[in-house]
Amino acid sequence: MNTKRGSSGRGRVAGLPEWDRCGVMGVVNVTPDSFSDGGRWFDTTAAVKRGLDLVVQGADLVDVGGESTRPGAPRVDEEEELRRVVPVVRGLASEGVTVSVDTMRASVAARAVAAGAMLVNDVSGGLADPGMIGAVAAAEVPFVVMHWRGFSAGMNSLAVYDDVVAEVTAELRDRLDAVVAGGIAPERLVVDPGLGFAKNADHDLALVAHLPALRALGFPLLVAASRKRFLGRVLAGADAAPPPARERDAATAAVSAIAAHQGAWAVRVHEVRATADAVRVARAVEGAL
Ligand code: PMM
Repeated sequence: MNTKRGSSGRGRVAGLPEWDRCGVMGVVNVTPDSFSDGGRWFDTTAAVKRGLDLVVQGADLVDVGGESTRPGAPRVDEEEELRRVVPVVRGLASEGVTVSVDTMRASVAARAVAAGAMLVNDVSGGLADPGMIGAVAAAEVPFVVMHWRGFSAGMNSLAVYDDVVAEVTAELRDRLDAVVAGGIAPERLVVDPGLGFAKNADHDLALVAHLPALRALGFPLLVAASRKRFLGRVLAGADAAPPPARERDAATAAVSAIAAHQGAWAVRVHEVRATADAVRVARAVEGAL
């Protein structure tokens, strides 16, 4: 399968703005318990303000989520997820922000799109809710297909691979086929390796090292390394304790530069400013080739 390539060679996603470089997706987690920023933007007004601040810092789009997917996290119930997410999506969309909704539930995706979301980011790639693919197809919005093997509560035990790059690529190819067969137009798809989801630090590093293999699937690529455990391990070295999530933003920006340089369509980050600089540097370097 192949989608039309944008002028930058990163692919373009029908229905979303096009940038002349790797895009920056800022994260607003409206949750009490996300591993990296849980509790900070739990109130609607604070969450909308955070999203607007991220745009000022250089975010091209803002991803709003109401369910923590940190390893071991329990699921949030549907009513609570709707209560968290929909007003924030509405508030940001009404200010002209390009909003994506991070959800595994079809009902939340549909309500968020009605409130103005332009992209559905489902970390399960449509596997968690059998209604998701039909809902996104009917809404005619773009869809992120992330590599996923199971819910957060048990995902660490699923981090078993002989060849992580080959297996993640093959599993994503199957999901992309299923999503297209379910009615979502190929030109609306984005693919994501799902760093940290049923993957250990070595798996994550191998995937970052081999992003061109994922690009070869023929879809725009989203990379979400921000503050994740593998960066904690890299920064800690062999024996030391990893630094807390909020001290991993410089390392996140380094991955953003690598991903941008390898042709990622966008990177998803909690702190936007350094990554906005990183993708601009990558763009300038490409321009000098
Ligand atoms: N990771 C998290 C949440 N949403 N969405 C996509 N597409 N890819 C990811 O890797 C991803 C995601 C978990 O991180 P967070 O809890 O810090 O937001």
